This record gives sequence, C-alpha cells and structure tokens, in this order.
Amino acid sequence: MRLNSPKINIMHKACMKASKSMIRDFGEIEKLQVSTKGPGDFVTAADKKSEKIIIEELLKAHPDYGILSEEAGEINKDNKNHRWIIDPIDGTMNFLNGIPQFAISIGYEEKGEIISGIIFDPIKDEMFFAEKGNGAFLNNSRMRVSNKKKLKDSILVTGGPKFGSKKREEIFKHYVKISNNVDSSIRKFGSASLDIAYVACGRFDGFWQWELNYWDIAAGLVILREAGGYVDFFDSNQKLPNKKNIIASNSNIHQELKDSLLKKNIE
Ligand code: 2AM
Ligand code: CA
Repeated sequence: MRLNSPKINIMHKACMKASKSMIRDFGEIEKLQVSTKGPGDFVTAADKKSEKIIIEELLKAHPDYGILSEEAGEINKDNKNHRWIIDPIDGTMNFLNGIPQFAISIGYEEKGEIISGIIFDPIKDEMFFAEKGNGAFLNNSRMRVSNKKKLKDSILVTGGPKFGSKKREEIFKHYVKISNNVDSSIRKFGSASLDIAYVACGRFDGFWQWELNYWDIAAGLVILREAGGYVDFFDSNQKLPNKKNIIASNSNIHQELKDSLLKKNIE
C-alpha cells in the first residue's frame, strides 16, 4: 500500500478481514456444497457475515461515525459529518453462480462528499483505492484512466436493467444506440463497483448504468476522479446520495458518451 492514510488503513483492514470469510464461502459455492435452503440464502448469509465483519472493524476505529450499508441500513444516523458507505458484496449474482467477479466496496464520506474509497476484489487480489488529492492506486501502483480519444474505438461496460425495472425498454434502447456508435463490443460484467474500478485503471474506457444504489458507486466516485476520469449523472436534478444513473469514463470520451446517452430522440 503506497497511500499511508489512516482512513485507507482502516478500510483496508476491514476488507482483508471480511474477504477471508468471503473467499471461504465462495469456495463452497464453487464446490456446490450450498445449504439445503439453496444458494440464494447461502449468499445472503455470506453477504451479512461480510458486512458484520466490516462494520465491527469500522466501528472499532470510530464508534461514532455514521454507516450506510446495503443489508444493515443506517447506523449512527445523526452523524452527517463522517460516514462510511458499504457494499459488502457487490456482484452478488456473480458470487451466487460461482463467477469470480465481485468486490467489497467501502467509501468514506465527509459532509456529504466521498473523500476516500476502496474496492477490493478478493479473488484476483486487486485493491483499488484512492483519497482525494492523493491519486488512485491499484495495489502498489499508481493508476490512470485510458487515453482513448473516440467513443467509436472504446470498450464500454454497462449493467442492468434490474429485474422488474420500469425503465427496461429505455435501458435497452440506450444499449442499442451506444452499440451502434462503437466498433468494439460492450461488456456486462455484473459488478458496478468493479466496472468503475476498471475504468479507473484503463481496462475499460467508459461505464454507464441506471438505477444503481449509492453503495454500488460511492467508493468508485473518488477512485475514478483521482485516476483522472469523469463522473456524471443522467438525473442531474437529483443530489447525491440519490443520484443513481451514472456515466463514468475517461475524460476524452466523456462528452461524446454523455451526448449519445442523453439525446432525446432515441429511435
Ligand atoms: P449487487 O450485486 O450488490 O446487487 C449488476 O448490474 C450491478 O448492479 C451490481 O453491482 C449490483 O449490485 C447492482 N445492482 C443494484 N441493485 C440491483 C438489483 N436490484 N438487481 C441487480 N443488480 C443490482
Ligand atoms: Ca452492489
């Protein structure tokens, strides 16, 4: 770890601890030794176990800090100045099916702004992290977004629609529209936090997705910005943490990607 920040150290410790139990549980899924209740319940239990470890670790460091977490909801609700935003397993569908593409995502927020964040892929042992003003890192190396100049040459990643989404048709229309604009294909990897992390380290050039939760993207916001990328939201009339339709990309293609997505007349 190059970044010697107290907050990163706390998040890192929590991630390492939670990932041990997560890796064990993932091994069980791979061997198909899931409980008789079925893999869904098993994953929920794994999710909660991981979350409990992370929360315990974070509260040990700062008992008074606020927490917003996918399963547990809000803790120390009144602390608006210091808050952790946690997704204990982002990419649960992948986890459930034995696909090694999921992550722990923890963001640290001060007065509503994400200041630092960690996205940890325990299977590939990849730790993406950043703190405002100090750059972004992948394990021990500094990372930067790609240098692709045109949307046409880009590799993009997206996700959704969620099951039962009312925006289903619209989301598919966007997909068709963007795929008509790019020569390379679009990917769907199933973990929004890792999708953003992959844009931050230049593997993908851009990412967009509708209807995400704050914990899916919180850590990614600072990581991408510190890696030189741009983050924007479709629903610009909403304030964070309610903004859930995200566009994240390198700075060169950002405007083109945004224009393509936001054009009113979608055929
Ligand atoms: P999750 O794995 O923590 O549920 C998949 O496209 C990405 O979208 C994942 O990061 C997933 O997070 C997120 N997502 C959020 N809400 C979702 C939902 N209701 N259904 C599917 N994916 C969802
Ligand atoms: Ca998630």
